[in-house]
Amino acid sequence: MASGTLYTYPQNFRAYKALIAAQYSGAQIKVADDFVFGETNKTEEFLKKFPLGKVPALETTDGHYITESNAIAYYVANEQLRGKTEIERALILQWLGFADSEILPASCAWVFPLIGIMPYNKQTIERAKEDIQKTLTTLNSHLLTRTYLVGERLTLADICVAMTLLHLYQYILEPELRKPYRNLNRWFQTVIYQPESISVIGAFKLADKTVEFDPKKYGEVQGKSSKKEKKEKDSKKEVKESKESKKESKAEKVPAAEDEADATEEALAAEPKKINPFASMPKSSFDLDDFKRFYSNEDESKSIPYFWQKFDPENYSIWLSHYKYNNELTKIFMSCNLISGMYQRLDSMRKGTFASCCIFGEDNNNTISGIWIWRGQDLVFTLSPDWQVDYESYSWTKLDPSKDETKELVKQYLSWTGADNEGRKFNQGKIFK
Ligand SMILES: N[C@@H](CCC(=O)N[C@@H](CS)C(=O)NCC(=O)O)C(=O)O
Repeated sequence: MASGTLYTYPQNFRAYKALIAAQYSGAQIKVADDFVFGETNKTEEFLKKFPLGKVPALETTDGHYITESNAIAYYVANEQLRGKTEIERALILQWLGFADSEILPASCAWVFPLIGIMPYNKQTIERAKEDIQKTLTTLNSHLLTRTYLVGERLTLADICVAMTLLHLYQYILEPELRKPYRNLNRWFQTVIYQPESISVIGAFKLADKTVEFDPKKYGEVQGKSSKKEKKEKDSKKEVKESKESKKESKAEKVPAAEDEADATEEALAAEPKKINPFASMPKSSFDLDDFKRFYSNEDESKSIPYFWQKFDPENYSIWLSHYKYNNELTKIFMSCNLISGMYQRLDSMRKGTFASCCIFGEDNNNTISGIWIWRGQDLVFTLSPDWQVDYESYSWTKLDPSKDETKELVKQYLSWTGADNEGRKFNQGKIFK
């Protein structure tokens, strides 16, 4: 199994490719903790191993040196990520090239001036916007009928393309700008909210608002840069080898990429602490966890009456959801992935929610609908920005718990039986609990 030391500065999207791939493959990759960007990579010792002095760079345990983030990600990946057939491997390479040639230059040209690390040039930015629009449209169309870029499981293509889109989603693509790319947004969030990604990049937050160019910020960054370079030179003379000086220069050095990392860190630090909206709701006599346990362990002939016996209509509500784009659904497994992806993205909602979503029909003729039970009386998704990826793709109807139709629907969806409105038979269901 691959193992080695990765040299990088923090929050480097290029290094993320390899670090996420390693999470999937189990490769033992250690990030060099004494690496100082702009310093370590300029030393003779580093340049002997990696002549261009660029990062990420990997020193393998058995003494090989690898540069280029895609090559490093490939080295630490497993067979699934690299592609299992000739055609898969070729298509993965195609997407890696697409990310580097079609997305990255335009993304940098748009993002970097806005976050103050490149001068602003209106013409360049307008051109970049057009290019990005084309590439995002291409990706969006490709993902209309696919869950992943290549094949039916996640590969290096997904990891590398998603990481190359990271800054766009972080700084530029506010809700209105990302609206035309529904399939792409869904795929992006599926990739970055996998546990393997979260353990590397943390809880990623999509842009609420496009960052605006601030001439002062650009001036400051440049000023800070030269001031700090001077300070660094001076301080190098004064405090050569102490551990403290190392820490200081790590914080002080401001090459472009590190500013970028700083900006991200500041943005994250400024983010308000997340509060689960259910936490402030009044207490209820209905113990949802108890019901979930009962439902998991008992037959529906027992758990459905149990539900109605315990349900508290004052503090909980019942909703029927219908997927709005059933005509776009193709393979059953893809509809299934759509539901699983949504459940994954709604993870923090589980505490106060139970749902059963069902697929009716067969390949190329199927629909998704579900019954949801959550705390409170209102549409729950608007209560947290974390819950808003998928809900607009569904229609939501609040059901009256006292009505017989509601009882019938709850029975149908909890017992995974019946058919949809057009008579397509139940195919499979997924429980959110
Ligand atoms: N194509 C390379 C690009 C690597 C790269 O440009 N790294 C930048 C930081 S993100 C770097 O190390 N620059 C240092 C330098 O140019 O001296 C890859 O994907 O790994």
